[in-house]
Amino acid sequence: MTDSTISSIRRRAILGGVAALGASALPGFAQTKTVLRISTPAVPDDWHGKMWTVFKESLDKSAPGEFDVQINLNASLFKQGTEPAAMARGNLELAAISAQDIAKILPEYGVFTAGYLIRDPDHQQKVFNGPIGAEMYKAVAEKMDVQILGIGYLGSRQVNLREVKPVKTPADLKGVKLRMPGSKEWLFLGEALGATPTPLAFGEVYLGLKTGTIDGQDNPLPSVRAAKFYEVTKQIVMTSHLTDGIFIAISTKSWNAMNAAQKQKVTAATQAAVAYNNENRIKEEAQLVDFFKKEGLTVTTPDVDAFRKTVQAAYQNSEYAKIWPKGLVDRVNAVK
Ligand code: KDO
Repeated sequence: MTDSTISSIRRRAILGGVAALGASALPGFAQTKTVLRISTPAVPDDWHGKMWTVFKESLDKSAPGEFDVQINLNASLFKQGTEPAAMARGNLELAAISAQDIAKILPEYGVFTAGYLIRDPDHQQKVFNGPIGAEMYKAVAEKMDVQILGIGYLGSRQVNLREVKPVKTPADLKGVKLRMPGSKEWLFLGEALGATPTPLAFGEVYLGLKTGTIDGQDNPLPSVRAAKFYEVTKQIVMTSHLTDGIFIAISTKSWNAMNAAQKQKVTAATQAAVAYNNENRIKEEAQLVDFFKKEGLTVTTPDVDAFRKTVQAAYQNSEYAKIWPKGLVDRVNAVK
């Protein structure tokens, strides 16, 4: 090595040191950003996947340079259903969790996994943004170490089959291997519908339908479109058996580390994301029957009353209902 190379290496080292010093002295530099990692099984083209970009853009605007929002779709960071545990361990900051995730830790709130309870998106917003939601969110914060910032509408779940089949009542689903997400609360819903529930993660459903390891699946129409399940199925039975929602949750550790202004901005960003999701999803849900028909699917309406009666009776007579908070079903029904 010549003298001039050595001195150029020294010069670079000194310059590097100066840069490092400058970096830590600068306010708002990347190092000081609050990292918000998000994990969701949502596919990129679904509204509750795209809503996270709205969340990020809102924060980039209201708090420039303060947050580093990292969006991980397709369950690429954490497997579906493992997000609450990851948040409690401090490995994840944000997720959209389901009522079934909550019921695992707070079985009394399993009431919200029951079919035919929440009537529609408006009822859902009123129930969860009112006193019932406040009580539940408090219990969630105490037991799960996450704060719920809002609820997004996922849609009305419908039965989606590989082969066309006359389905009027739950009896017609006998023996149908219906894919459900992998937890006992979901499997119970599949059973209550009269089917043979088969647990599978969302990301494996397309292949399961294509290869025939399952006979069908249930999801809201916008997700059937976004995840392209219509390419590998022939029928949609409009059972509307669950008005589904996703709870936007942030780890308590991350929440408590924020100042009041940051909390307010994160809450506003959540509201913007939820409004974007709900508006688009409700609009699209109303148009999708036509789209699926054009794609060649058979869309049928069963005897929804028969489904409602059978499913509600299955829940009422189950062990689950025994621990639901007293009077809660009546209070939910009374929300207008
Ligand atoms: C699904 O696995 O069927 C489900 O619809 C369950 C929801 O709780 C939610 O996890 C959703 O998948 C994902 O966000 C993918 O859309």
